[in-house]
Amino acid sequence: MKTPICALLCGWMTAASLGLSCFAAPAATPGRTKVILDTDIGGDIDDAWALAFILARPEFDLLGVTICDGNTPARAKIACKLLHLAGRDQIPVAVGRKTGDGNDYQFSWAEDFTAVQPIAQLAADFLVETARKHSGDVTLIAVGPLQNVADALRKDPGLGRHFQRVVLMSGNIYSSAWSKNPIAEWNVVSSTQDAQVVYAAGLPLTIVPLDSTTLVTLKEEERERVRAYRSPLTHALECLYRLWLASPGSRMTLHDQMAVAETASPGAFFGKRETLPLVVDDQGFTRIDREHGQPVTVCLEPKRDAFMEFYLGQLTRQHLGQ
Ligand SMILES: [Ca+2]
Repeated sequence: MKTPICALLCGWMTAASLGLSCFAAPAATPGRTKVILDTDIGGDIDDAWALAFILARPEFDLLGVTICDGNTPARAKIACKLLHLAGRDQIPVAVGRKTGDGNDYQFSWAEDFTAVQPIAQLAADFLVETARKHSGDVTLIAVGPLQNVADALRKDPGLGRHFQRVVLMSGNIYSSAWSKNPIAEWNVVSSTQDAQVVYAAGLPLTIVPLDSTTLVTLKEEERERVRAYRSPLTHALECLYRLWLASPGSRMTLHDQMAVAETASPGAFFGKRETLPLVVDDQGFTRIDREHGQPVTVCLEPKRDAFMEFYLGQLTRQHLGQ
């Protein structure tokens, strides 16, 4: 089942390598939102689809991608290849602290990709330098465990003043579609001490927690709409999706894309946003603590259908060359 898609993709790869890509980077748009994406791409499937979301939206000016958690060099290859397929080789990818040697089926999609390499600068240094350079005018979207963001804060504890916003896919406050009680969310509990640094740093922080994201899963007909669009980027997403599928019945939960949507249009895709004093406890729970917590905007009550139409509309925009 994978062969025809991959063969088609290889054809596009060749065209892209020769500079014959059938689409170009979106034209500059006044008032673009400068963003950095910090991602553990290559584990769950939503990261790759979130990066494609940013690439497909010309209103975003993607300043760079930083890679966190586990086998970060292998993850970075996926980001580099996606950027290459989108004709965006100039966007830097910075590798973060390696915290493991694990492998993942999605890594195979990019393991032999060498046309674009990550930059030599470490992710945390890139975050500090880029935030300072665009002080007050950049939003950090962090959708993985928070090693890089915490490392950047260790280098510059006042880094928060440079960010317009920091939007995380992170945490669980009240409940979720998975549990009637809050659970220790992956991006927090995977690197709890780093999450504690980030939540305590006084950042202009917004989180999209499991309370919202677990309510938003991809229907088969929605996947088909993306697959049928047949751009290099959407074919790449389909290839990665197939590698990720644990079973034919698996469905993507769009955790990370909802953080991107919240960045694109603050508040538009949630019925309620609460400002809550939050701390991260030693077990990786995000707790309301009115004595010690820092204020965090928490996005709740997702507008599933409005979000999905917006998201799929971005992935299938005509500027991608079809
Ligand atoms: Ca992620």
